[in-house]
Amino acid sequence: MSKLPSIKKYDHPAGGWGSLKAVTSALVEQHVTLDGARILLHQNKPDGYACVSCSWAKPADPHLFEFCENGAKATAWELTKKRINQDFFAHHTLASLEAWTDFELESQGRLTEPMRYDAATDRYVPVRWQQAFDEIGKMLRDFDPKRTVFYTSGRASLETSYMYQLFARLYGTNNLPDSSNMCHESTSVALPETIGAPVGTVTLDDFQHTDCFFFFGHNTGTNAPRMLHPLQEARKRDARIITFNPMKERGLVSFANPQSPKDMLTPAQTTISTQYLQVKIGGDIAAVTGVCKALIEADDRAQKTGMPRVLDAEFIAEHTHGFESFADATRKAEWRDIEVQSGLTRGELEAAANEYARAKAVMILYGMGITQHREGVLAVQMLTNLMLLGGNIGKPGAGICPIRGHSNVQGQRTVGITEKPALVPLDKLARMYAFEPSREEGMSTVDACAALRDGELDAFIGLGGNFGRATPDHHVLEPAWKRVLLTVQIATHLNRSHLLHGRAAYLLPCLGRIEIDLQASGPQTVTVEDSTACVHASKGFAQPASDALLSEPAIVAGLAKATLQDRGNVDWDAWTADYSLVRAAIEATYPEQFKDFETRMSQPGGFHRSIPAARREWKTRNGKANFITPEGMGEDPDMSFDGERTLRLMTTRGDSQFNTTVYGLDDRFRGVFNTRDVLLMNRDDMTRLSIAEDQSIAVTTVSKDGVKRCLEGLRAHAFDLPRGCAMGYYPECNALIPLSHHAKRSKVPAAKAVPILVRAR
Ligand SMILES: Nc1nc2c(c(=O)[nH]1)N[C@H]1C(S)=C(S)[C@@H](COP(=O)(O)OP(=O)(O)OC[C@H]3O[C@@H](n4cnc5c(=O)[nH]c(N)nc54)[C@H](O)[C@@H]3O)O[C@H]1N2
Ligand SMILES: Nc1nc2c(c(=O)[nH]1)N[C@H]1C(S)=C(S)[C@@H](COP(=O)(O)OP(=O)(O)OC[C@H]3O[C@@H](n4cnc5c(=O)[nH]c(N)nc54)[C@H](O)[C@@H]3O)O[C@H]1N2
Ligand SMILES: [Mo]
Repeated sequence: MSKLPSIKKYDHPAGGWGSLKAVTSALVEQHVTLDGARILLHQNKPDGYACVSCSWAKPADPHLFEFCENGAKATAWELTKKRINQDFFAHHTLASLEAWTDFELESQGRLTEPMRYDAATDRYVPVRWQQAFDEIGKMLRDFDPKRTVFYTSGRASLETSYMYQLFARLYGTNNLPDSSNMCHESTSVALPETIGAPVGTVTLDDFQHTDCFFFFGHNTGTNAPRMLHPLQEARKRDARIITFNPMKERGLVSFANPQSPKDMLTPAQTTISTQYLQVKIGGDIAAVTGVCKALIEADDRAQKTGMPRVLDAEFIAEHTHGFESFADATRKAEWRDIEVQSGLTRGELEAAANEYARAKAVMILYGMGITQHREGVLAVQMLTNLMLLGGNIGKPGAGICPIRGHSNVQGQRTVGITEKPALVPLDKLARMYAFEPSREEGMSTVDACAALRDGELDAFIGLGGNFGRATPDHHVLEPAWKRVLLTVQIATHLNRSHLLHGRAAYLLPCLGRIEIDLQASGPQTVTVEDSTACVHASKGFAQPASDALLSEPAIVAGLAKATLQDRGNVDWDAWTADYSLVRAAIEATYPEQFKDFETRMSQPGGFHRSIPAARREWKTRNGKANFITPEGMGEDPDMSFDGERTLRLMTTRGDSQFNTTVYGLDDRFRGVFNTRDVLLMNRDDMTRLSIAEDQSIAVTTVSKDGVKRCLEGLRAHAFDLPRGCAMGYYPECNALIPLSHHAKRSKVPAAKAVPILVRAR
């Protein structure tokens, strides 16, 4: 088979035979045996384990194969038979590993024993667990807690996360940035102001009652494929799906269910989107303004002529605040501006508004295409404005559904992983653990990067993730790690962040969620919360990758004990021996949310946390659901997008990756094969800029801070994208994103609207 890069049109549906083939080859590539493959049958089952890939909801009555192509790939990656042992590090200095690609680093397989950096040989060398804990603890005691960062990637369980935040707070800091700071933080800032809840309001059952879905900025076929099943079911009832996305993502165009014999034998496929609107990157605020304008003006006409109302006037009067000001601003918005900013026509937006008006229940779903913008918070609030116009919240089939990323990213927030002290019951923690917690706001991810850049970081602890690769501005930040005194990485696989180490550095390998976690009281179960605020139990089935691995709770407890010594009255050993004691502590801290935690976690389908907004109870300051009047419709001009030559770059995931973990070079649904070093562009832009197909190009960020950010070695390809828009892959393109280019208020790096110049090389 040719391994040459190629870009071709992919006309098949998402799912289908291509999906089954990809699952099989993922298992084979990772040398996963038939026994290993059988473990997939336990994926997302009530008595099984929660998939380590995305956070999409898990049904109470699952299919026999309740997994998708990408979930299976993530499982294969964790169950891989490949291992990194001390021989590997004996053969490779860290300087030599720097030349390896991300794919090459991670595909060495699972880490197997604790290691410590040896500066004399520039290698990781083995260290005993207790010695590592003692050395780290001693250093941390000498550091200023305000200069130490405790980062979390969104995979760690509720139990680990609760222990970890408590460790950081007992140590003396709220520096608890997490992957959510780069992801749905715009949601967490936007929704409490509008509906009084930081998370979505819908459950899986709602999908059966929705007449119309508004779908923004999410690549579902790749990033939450199991969600295509309820969408396919909805389409069979002729529910409408209106998609706003600059790119025609295959999964949102059509889908063949790889688990349905009928779909597999006949070329049957379901059309997913009934209207596909290729909005300009950053054009959603304008597009939603257009839809709202069409609805409000239709309602004005209806009132004048005595026809039935278009808006839900009763809901607006009883439940909301700020309608008049929002409606006035929307009436005043000019169609000409809306069309220019959104790249969509008035006719298209009015057609979408028509579907909205006809539907009894509308659900709004969205992903990173909305949150990772300078105006990400406002964009989320525009979606709630649209929802409130029709009373589309708090009734079956209606509501808002932020599609979360990591499998427990939402849950970690629930149990206290946050840099914002106001979101944590600190008084209660103070009483329970007999200490005085810091009330000072901690560092978010962007703050932690700034501290790193400015030499203000003593220590960095990473509970999973790949901080150095997932964050922006690689060229600026990478050299700064040398000044950090201590880095500790708790991980399953080797990645770039383990090479970007501090003066002292430890690599602590842990069990994955799919593995049997045997502690003094027996095999342990953990819990995770999905995108619909549903909490599930998860039990490991596979033999651990190595006998020397510790579980994440055991590692956190080991570090906490060695660091805190007598501080706080926590019996860390007892918690490690029996995780139900940690759950009891979570229940005692959050009694309303986690009542009867131990019994409810194991019921089929888990249990839903209570979300007041879903019952039309508004926990906002004024007790109402709030319309927010936008000041403008465009992307914030913090960086110049003007000038004919500037393009707007979105950096997205391809089909063969989980965030920074790259499984392969194909992005099948977009027809990109054997390469990730591409920039996909609009054909007219290429002509205008004199760039030929497959031309080698240099991409430079337009910024005013005097720093040169340039990527060479990408090749340009024409793609079906709106004019002025381009796409490149994350994390390769992160070097182009200035750290300062982040969402106002939520500080989510604006990875979807980077102003760039492209020139032929
Ligand atoms: N297999 C797999 N699953 C995953 C992940 C993975 O890497 N691999 N990652 C997980 C994580 S942490 C997350 S956060 C989610 C991410 O899932 P997504 O939210 O799908 O994230 P991206 O891959 O960044 O894709 C962004 C989508 O938004 C569109 N878009 C970009 N800019 C705009 C815009 O301005 N407006 C609109 N309307 N659309 C826009 C892009 O074309 C693309 O379809 O997936 C999770 N699930
Ligand atoms: N340009 C650009 N940048 C982005 C984004 C984007 O769309 N564009 N998306 C952002 C988003 S949404 C997110 S969520 C972040 C993701 O940022 P992170 O969450 O920091 O990154 P991941 O790639 O998910 O982390 C992968 C690593 O986690 C470790 N790991 C895997 N499983 C486990 C486990 O069970 N336990 C432990 N301890 N470690 C484990 C492995 O060593 C692996 O190398 O990236 C952000 N960065
Ligand atoms: Mo994410």
